[in-house]
Amino acid sequence: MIASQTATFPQGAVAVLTIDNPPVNGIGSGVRVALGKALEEAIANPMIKGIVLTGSGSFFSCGADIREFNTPKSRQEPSLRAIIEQLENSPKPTVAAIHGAALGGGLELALGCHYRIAQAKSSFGLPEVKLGILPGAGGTQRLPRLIGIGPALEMVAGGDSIDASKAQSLGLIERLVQTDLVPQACELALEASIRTEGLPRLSRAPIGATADSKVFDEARKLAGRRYRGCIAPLECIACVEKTLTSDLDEGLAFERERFQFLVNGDQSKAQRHLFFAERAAMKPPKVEAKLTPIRKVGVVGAGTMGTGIAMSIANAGISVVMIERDQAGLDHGWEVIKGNYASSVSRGKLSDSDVKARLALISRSLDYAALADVDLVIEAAFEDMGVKKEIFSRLDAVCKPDTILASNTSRLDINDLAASTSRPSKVIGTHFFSPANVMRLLEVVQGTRTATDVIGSLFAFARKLGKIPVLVGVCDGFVGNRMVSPYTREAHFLLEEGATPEQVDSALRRFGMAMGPLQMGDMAGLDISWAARKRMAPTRPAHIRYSKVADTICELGRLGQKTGAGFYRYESGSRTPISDPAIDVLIAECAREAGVERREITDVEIIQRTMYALVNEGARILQEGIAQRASDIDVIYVAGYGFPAFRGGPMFYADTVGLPEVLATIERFHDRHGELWAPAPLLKELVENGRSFADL
Ligand code: 3H9
Repeated sequence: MIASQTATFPQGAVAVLTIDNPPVNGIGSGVRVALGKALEEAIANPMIKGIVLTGSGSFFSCGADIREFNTPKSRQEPSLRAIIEQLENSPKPTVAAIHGAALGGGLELALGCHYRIAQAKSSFGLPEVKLGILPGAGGTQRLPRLIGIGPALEMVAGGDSIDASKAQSLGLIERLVQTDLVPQACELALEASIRTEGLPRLSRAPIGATADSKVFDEARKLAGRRYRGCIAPLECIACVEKTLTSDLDEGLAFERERFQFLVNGDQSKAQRHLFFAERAAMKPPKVEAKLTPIRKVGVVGAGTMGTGIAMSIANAGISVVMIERDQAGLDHGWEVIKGNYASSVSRGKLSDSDVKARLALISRSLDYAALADVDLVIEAAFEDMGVKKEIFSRLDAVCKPDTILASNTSRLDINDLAASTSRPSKVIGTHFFSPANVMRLLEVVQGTRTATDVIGSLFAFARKLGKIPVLVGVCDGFVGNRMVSPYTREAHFLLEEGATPEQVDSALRRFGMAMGPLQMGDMAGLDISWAARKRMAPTRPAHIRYSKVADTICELGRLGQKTGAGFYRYESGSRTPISDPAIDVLIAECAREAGVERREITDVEIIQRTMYALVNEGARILQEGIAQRASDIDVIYVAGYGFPAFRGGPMFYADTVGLPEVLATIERFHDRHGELWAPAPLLKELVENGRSFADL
């Protein structure tokens, strides 16, 4: 785990200690034991003049081994803090030689060294806050002593990495090198070994200019916006603030106590669950056949989804041809794309030359013949099976035999679509989320005849686009939208039973949702789900409760933000929802017609009715094999539906509440509200066997 070598130079010998724990040189208990021992030996060896710490493979070190948190291994001596103290107190100069990335505990190790030298392409960060914890091995105390309060606060509480040139300008690293990282680090160690002044130890460094308390207030405000509902950023800020009033030992004690508090809490467990859940979801299936390299893509439809998809493909440096039925549609799409890029330039996100290069990758045509040489086509046309089948048969005729045909449908049957082509094994669903150039989630929908190499090719393509692909099966709405149906259904029932739209939305926002379901409906446009409800109407049994609230609102032409009114009203040009007494009257009228008795609704009931509706449907989806894992559902909800990361996703949340408790409440709802609340068999099975979704 630690390779220890002696590098000999005319001026003396240097111990080069290499962390070798692939894939990211995580600092688990094994690394700590081996590193502690290697350091002890190097310090004791009279031949050694200095010590260089480096990493093998692609990274210096990406931090503590997250899998060991809350296990006995995390308590195994020596602690990471003890190793850092050993490095810092070493009488011989210690130099961190950094390549790839120094993240979290990896950067904290480097801060324990007397000097830091890095390769030009390396990056530096303390991403712990994104895992619901804080840098717990001295990072919150040493970094401000090295680079000052402001920049340290940004790195600790924001969690984003910085590149090597920024690190150098902040004084985080002494030297930047292009080549010969380790030899140059050895040279630095030898130079330092003959200097007469003492070694620079951050534990003794005075804290820089005293920060104005406004810096901390601003940081708290920013954290409130970026990490709404999360406690870790506030703890990070408190630790950095502590450097102003405490010496290092006191500060470290405070940091350690706050780290323990966070690492044992539900929020961090949820965020760590998501870290691994995302990686599990993104693993493609094992494929024997060769994958199709996707070098050129066709997008059919230049509406909101089509333009967003075309942009996300061009953003990844891949050529894309956009097809529309008429020139006006094509021109409109092109203007939308240019407008979106122009706004990125004005916000400083892209340069003019970036935009020029991206626009050059997007060509436009009214002729399907332009798709003759593409490797993949993504159809993003009107959500109607007839329209889509016609497009697919044209694509089937014009595209190469091995071109993958994908549909961006959010609900329709991929198998039905595949059957309308001569290549069902090459047909797949790619459900992007709006805005497609921003949202990272991609539901990859596997039809019964979709070939595994087609799925593998799509996963590789999705990763190039920077998306999080999650494999799902065919059913109405796949995973995400199928679960949204019972969630919004309950929101509408709650309105009839006595809640107001703002009461439902604000309870769910306080729970942590980015937006409540009614505001979300207004934003997405109420006509889409209205059309789906009309499509499903013939199959809806008459005795099942049905709320007419949303349909009645749509019948008034109130289709959401785009028409200036929906569940709320909107002032011209504004997206801020305003309560509308006309809607309260409409809801009361619907309730009266449906014979629903109105009563006081509590926030607890709003959360339970909406969340457990998600969980119950999620359990059915799992049992039917539409989702591969409970954690995939969590990833879909957090990445695509604004579910709070600090609750880990709906299935993780249910485990946190406890499945017996969730089931008991669902059974109570079943007794009171009828068969829509029949508990999912899988949920009952798990409770009977004392298991949780995490055990599946
Ligand atoms: C910390 O340091 C706490 C200290 O302050 C205090 C302690 C007292 N641990 O992402 P990838 C796995 S907290 C365990 O696909 P990439 C990952 O699960 C830590 N495992 O690669 C995956 O496994 P698998 C602070 C880890 O190249 C494999 O490595 N550090 C860890 O796309 C490859 O990962 C962080 O938060 C870990 N720390 O991205 C950094 N890191 O193959 C977290 C990765 O079984 N890591 N794995 O699925 C990352 O952000 C990305 O992994 C990284 C590489 C950018 C490094």
